[in-house]
Formats: sequence, C-alpha cells, structure tokens
Amino acid sequence: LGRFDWEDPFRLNDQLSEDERMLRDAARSYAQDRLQPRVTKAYREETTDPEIFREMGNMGLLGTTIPEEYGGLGASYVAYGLIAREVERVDSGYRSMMSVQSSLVMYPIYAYGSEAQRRKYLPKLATGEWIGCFGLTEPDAGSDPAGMKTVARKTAGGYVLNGAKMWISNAPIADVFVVWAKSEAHGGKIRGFVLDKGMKGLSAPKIGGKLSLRASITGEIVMKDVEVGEDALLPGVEGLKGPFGCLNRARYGIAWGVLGAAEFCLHAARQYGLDRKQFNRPLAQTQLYQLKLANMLTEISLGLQACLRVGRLMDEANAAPEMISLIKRNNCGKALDAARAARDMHGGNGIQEDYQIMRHMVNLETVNTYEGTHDVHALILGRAITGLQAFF
Ligand code: TGC
Ligand code: FAD
Repeated sequence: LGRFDWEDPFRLNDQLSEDERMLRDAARSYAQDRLQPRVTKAYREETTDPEIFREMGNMGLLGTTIPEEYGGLGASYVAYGLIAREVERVDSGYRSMMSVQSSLVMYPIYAYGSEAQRRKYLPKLATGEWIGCFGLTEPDAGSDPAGMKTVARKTAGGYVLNGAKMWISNAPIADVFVVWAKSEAHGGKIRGFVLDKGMKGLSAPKIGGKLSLRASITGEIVMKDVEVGEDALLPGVEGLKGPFGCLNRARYGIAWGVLGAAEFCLHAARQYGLDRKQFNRPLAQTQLYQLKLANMLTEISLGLQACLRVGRLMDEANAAPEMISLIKRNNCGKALDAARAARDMHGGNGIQEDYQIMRHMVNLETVNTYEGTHDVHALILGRAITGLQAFF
C-alpha cells in the first residue's frame, strides 16, 4: 500500500518534470521571500509596487511559455500553472499582475503580432521593464464583449480609436495597452491594437475604493481620438476569437492559481485548529472541524489533478476551451468555499488582517467574477452539453 501525504494527496509532485519542479520551487521561494512580507501593507493601503514586475521578470516568471528568442523561457503550460499557484498562495492580485502580463499582453503580441511588434514589445515585457494591460471589458459590455462600443476608424496612415474600457488590471501603471475595438475598415469586426503610454488622447485613471484585489491596481482606459499607425494593428487575428484565445490561457492559469489561495487557507485552518483549544481539546479534534478540512483537501486535490490534465493537453495543443471553463469555474467556486470555511474556522481572528484568510476570501470574489463569471462558464458548459445557446 502507498503512503498518504495530506500535503500532496495524489502525489502531484511525482507527475511533474524536473524543469517544472525547479520553476515551481523558484516561484515559491520568490513569492514567500519577497511578496509575502509586503502583501498585508500593500493590501491595507491599496498600493501596487511596479517594482514587482521587474522582480518577476528577473525570476523568469513573466511570459514563461513564450519562446526564449523573445525573452520567455519556452516553458510548459504546466509550469505556468505551477507558478500561478505559488504566486496566488500569497495573493490573487499578485497573480493577476503576472497573468495579465503573460497571457493577456505577451501572448497576443506573440501569437497575433507582426515580427516587428514581437521584437519591439516582448523582451521588455519579459523583463518587466514595461508593464502591460488588456482592455476588453467596457462599462456596458462585460459578460457580453461582443457589445463593445470602442471603435477604430481608418485614416490615411492608420486608425483613430475612440471608446472606454473598464476594470482593467494594471492600466494606470501600464506602458503597453492591448485593446480590442470594432474596426470600421474590417466590416466592424473586432481587432486588437497595441497602444503605447503617452499617446495623445490616451489615459488610464485608477479605479479606487475596491474592497477586493487591493494589491493589484485597476483602472479605466479612456481613448479620445487616439491616432495610431498601421503598425499598431495586430495583424494575425480577427473577431472575438482574438481576445478569447488569450483568455483561454489566463483562465487556465487562474484555475491553478486559486488553488494556491485555497491551499493557504487549508494550511492556516489546520494549524489554527491544532493550536486553539475550546472545551478542553483542540478545535482540530472535533468532527465538524475535521469535516471542513476534509472537504477543503478533497476539492483542492481533485482540482489540481484536473489542472494538470488540462495543462498537459494544452502542451499538446489539444485542450478544448470548455475544459478550461470547467476548471476555471469549479476551482474558483471551490476556492471561495474553502476560504469562507477557513474564515469561519478562525472565529473572530478570521477577520483580522494578520491571519490573511479574509484577504484571500474577498480576493476570490473578484477571481470568481473576472475572466468570465461563474455563471457565464456554466452557460458555456451548458451550451456544450445541450447544443443550445442560453446567453440571449
Ligand atoms: P461566441 O459566438 O461563443 O464566439 C465568438 C467567436 O469567438 C470564438 N470563441 C473562442 N475562440 C477561442 N477560445 C474560446 N474560448 C472561444 N470562445 C468563443 C468562437 O469560435 C467564435 O469564432 P468565429 O470565428 O466563429 O467568430 O461568442 P458570444 O458573443 O456568444 O460569447 C459568449 C460568451 C459569454 C461565452 C463570451 O462572450 C464570454 O466568455 N464572456 C465572458 C467575458 C470575459 O471573460 N471577459 C474577460 C475580460 S478580461 C479579464 O477579465 C481579465 S482579468 C485578468 C486578471 O486580472 O487576472
Ligand atoms: P455583468 O456582465 O454585468 O454580469 C453581472 C451578473 O449577471 C453576473 O452575475 C453574471 O454572471 C450575470 N450574467 C451576465 N450575463 C448573463 C446571462 N446571459 N445569463 C445569466 N446571468 C448572466 N476586464 C478586462 O478586459 N481586462 C482586465 O484586466 C480586467 N481586470 C479586472 C479586474 C477586476 C478587479 C475586476 C473586478 C474585473 C476585471 N475585468 C477585466 C472585468 C471582468 O472581466 C468583468 O467584470 C466580468 O467579465 C463581468 O462583467 P461585468 O462586471 O460587466 O458583469
């Protein structure tokens, strides 16, 4: 009979390559040594240190799946997922900063960009010298991005963009803006454009007052007659499959990431239950407490195994978007359940910042909503199960 290790029930570790283990361990050391000590203050004060991008770049954590000739590591999607898990073990906002840069900015420039765009942007995004953001959502177009109003009008030398994007991670500190707009010259089809900070008519005001994901800065993108050359257009893709191609990668990373946050909550709740006595025995020696720990461990373990399976299929270029919807939706929901349970298991201490549980819990509310809400992913799966479209 085999041994059972509650910290790795299905022996995920044994299913990884040596390179994947090395990258995971490097990400864990960086996240624990450099991010963990500053997160409580950053969250309390709602501040984002742009230096974190430089640090992540130095560690090779940005654009890990992008080939080395453009500054990436050419690593596997499994490695990318493992990194997301380690970063989100500290905070979902830090994982957000990393995954927007990697999957939503570097990936589209690599996959849909011209060679000149790749050479101009990717190396500086990989080192974190430049920070990127991804503008799809608008004030009146969230779950239904096809309803976007941002337009690109053709001019003699390029395009003029007008519109507004809402809830954009990294935007106020971004140097590079990947934005999606309906292009009149392409029959109103959605096209991607890469804009540079400082362009006339382009601004990115911060959205303040967030009670979730406070360590990751969020903003609007306002475009008022922003003139760009032909070279700002991403030539390689047309239609919603452009942004969705990026979202597949980011959603996949989130599916791993949220389990890092859930693992933090499980470990904290276990230790708290061992240390704290009520009714003359440790809380961890009560049946209800153990049931909650068992539920958390079960969902985390099943979720990780599913992530690994989808990751391996991504590395074979054989993963279907619905698989990604399934793990993004389920793992976010289960991580949120785990964080809420852990919050409860900590009693009054559960609301205190030093215990960190409540920060994870409220962060996961955002993660459950962005990149396709829990219910939108249910509808994507419902469509695949029935063949019937239930969105509208
Ligand atoms: P639909 O008719 O389903 O599809 C339109 C076109 O897109 C293609 N497509 C995909 N391609 C690749 N991957 C996918 N996952 C794809 N899903 C759809 C599809 O084949 C079709 O192509 P074509 O060539 O036939 O035109 O489109 P719909 O308008 O009915 O969409 C329905 C719905 C609800 C599924 C979709 O709009 C959706 O997923 N909504 C959620 C929106 C969303 O996820 N927004 C995310 C914004 S970015 C963000 O939140 C970043 S947070 C980052 C962080 O901080 O970490
Ligand atoms: P809505 O679409 O208005 O949804 C509201 C509710 O209605 C949800 O419960 C939803 O599930 C439900 N609903 C919607 N349609 C249906 C339907 N057909 N049937 C049943 N229920 C439905 N976007 C970007 O482009 N880039 C970013 O970097 C980015 N970062 C973000 C960072 C943060 C902190 C947040 C909060 C959001 C971010 N987003 C980003 C936006 C995010 O993707 C959207 O908030 C999300 O897609 C939901 O859109 P919405 O907020 O407009 O909600």
